Amino acid sequence: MEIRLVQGDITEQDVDAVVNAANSSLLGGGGVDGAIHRRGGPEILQECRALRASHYGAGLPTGQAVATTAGRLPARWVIHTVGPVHSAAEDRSELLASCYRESLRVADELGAATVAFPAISTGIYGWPMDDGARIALSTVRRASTSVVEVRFVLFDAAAHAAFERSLG
Ligand code: AR6
Repeated sequence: MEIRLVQGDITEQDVDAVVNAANSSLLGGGGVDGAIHRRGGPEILQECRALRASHYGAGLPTGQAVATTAGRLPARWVIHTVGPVHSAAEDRSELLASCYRESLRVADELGAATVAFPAISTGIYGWPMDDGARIALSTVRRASTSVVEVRFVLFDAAAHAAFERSLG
């Protein structure tokens, strides 16, 4: 598997699947989630509502992932995953790692060969960027998956630099 780091906007990526840093409601929010729904259009929200009704009445649990159409995005699918809120009192790293692993598992189910990830939990959910980058890269490197390209799409230069440092 090839790992690529790019600085940019995840909604512009020409990949099979883009991963959304969602919340368990699946009904949208700010950050990446807001950008994906804005740019992708109402079809994504419609499918998220249907998934809530059919499978996730109590919400999508933290660390899990589920796919919908990508609406008007260049991608074919959006894989929604729920990152953990960072906590100083409790180590939630395993939940963050699970987001990456589960998203790749869903990508394999879909037959997606190229997948774009944001730096999950490092915005509104408060995860320190260096640690978020370390967990993201080590988890993806160790994953057993048919995905051939994982592209980390980092919003700003600082995030890109943190991933570069972690990639080594
Ligand atoms: N493309 C790539 N990266 C982005 C983009 C973008 N368009 N926009 C922001 N980022 P966040 P979280 C970066 O807050 O921390 C939502 O309200 C951002 O700089 O999107 O997992 C959800 O509904 C940061 O580094 O996700 C949840 O309630 C990273 O993406 C909650 O936020 C993740 O930031 C999830 O919080």
